[in-house]
Amino acid sequence: MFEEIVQTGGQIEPSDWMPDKYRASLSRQIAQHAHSEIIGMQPEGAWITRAPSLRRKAILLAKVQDEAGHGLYLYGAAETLGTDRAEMLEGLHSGRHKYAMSFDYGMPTWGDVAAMGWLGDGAAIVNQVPLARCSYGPYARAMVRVCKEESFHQRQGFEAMQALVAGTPQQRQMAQDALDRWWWPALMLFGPPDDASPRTADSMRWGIKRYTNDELRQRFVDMAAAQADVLGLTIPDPALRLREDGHCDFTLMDLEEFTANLRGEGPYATQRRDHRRAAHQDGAWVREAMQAYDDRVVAAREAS
Ligand code: FAQ
Repeated sequence: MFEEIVQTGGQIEPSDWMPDKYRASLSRQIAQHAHSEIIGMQPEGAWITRAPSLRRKAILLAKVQDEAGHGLYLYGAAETLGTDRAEMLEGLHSGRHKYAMSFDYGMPTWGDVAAMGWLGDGAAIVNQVPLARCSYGPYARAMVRVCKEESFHQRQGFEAMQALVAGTPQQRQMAQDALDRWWWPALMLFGPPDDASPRTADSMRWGIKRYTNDELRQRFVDMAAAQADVLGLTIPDPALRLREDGHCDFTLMDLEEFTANLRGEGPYATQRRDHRRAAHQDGAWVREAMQAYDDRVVAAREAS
């Protein structure tokens, strides 16, 4: 029955029987996805106090808050598979769990915030829209809302890039430099190439992934290349060109760098996990206070 549901494009719900491997692979992917959302808040959050105008600050605040919300929907979806949230957070804090390596790069200028919105969120949408049709109901439903919000994020990033390219020569250069820095991390968001992706075959068979890593990366490059033309910016890949069939030839990210990042050796990897662990410790009193309140409410209810 499981195979039939999955192969006919139906959805599995938490109470349905599912193979252990399906449950384990989904828990892994959803937890990593949730971690990526909350770690992604760090490089952008650092710019909230330095946004160039009140309007940009309000937009960035809303975006970073949305990413926290995405983390919450996703941790909630993973919990329906029987994974404990504290255990997932321990996986993140200890380094046992991965998160998207693109957030292990720095954001030295405001241009990086714009480029991250345009390219990082743009890549996230291309990757996540098919996940809204994935075979696990709670994950698919979480993705519907996430994608709506990511779409706003991508547009605000593109609009911030447009403002920079229409500005002074220095601002235009800032936009180009940020594109140069973020192009390769954006390609990394799609994962390893298909011939080096151990998880893809099972995930496709089970309807978790609807497209392979390379198919989605191609889709993203085709879209981003056209948008870079509108901005009048140059993608830092001399091999990038539009073919007659409407798709682009392009160079893959450096696989040695990708593999080093997978091992947790990205430029800001240590800082990101340290910061996350410290935030969790600093927030302990909030969790304790909420628990104490909860215990009192339950006790009062029982007494009455
Ligand atoms: N970084 O066999 P595959 C966002 C790992 S959210 C780190 O291809 P799979 C929002 C992979 O986990 C961005 N690790 O695996 C935002 C696996 O490790 P494992 C996150 C990576 O699962 C925007 C191993 O390599 N999005 O951006 C990466 O079939 C702006 C083998 O790889 C999602 O998580 C990587 N880039 O395909 C927030 C989407 N790539 O567990 C703030 C959902 C691969 O075997 C600001 N996830 N690995 O030890 C997916 O679609 C898939 O999990 C892939 C990887 C495509 C990421």
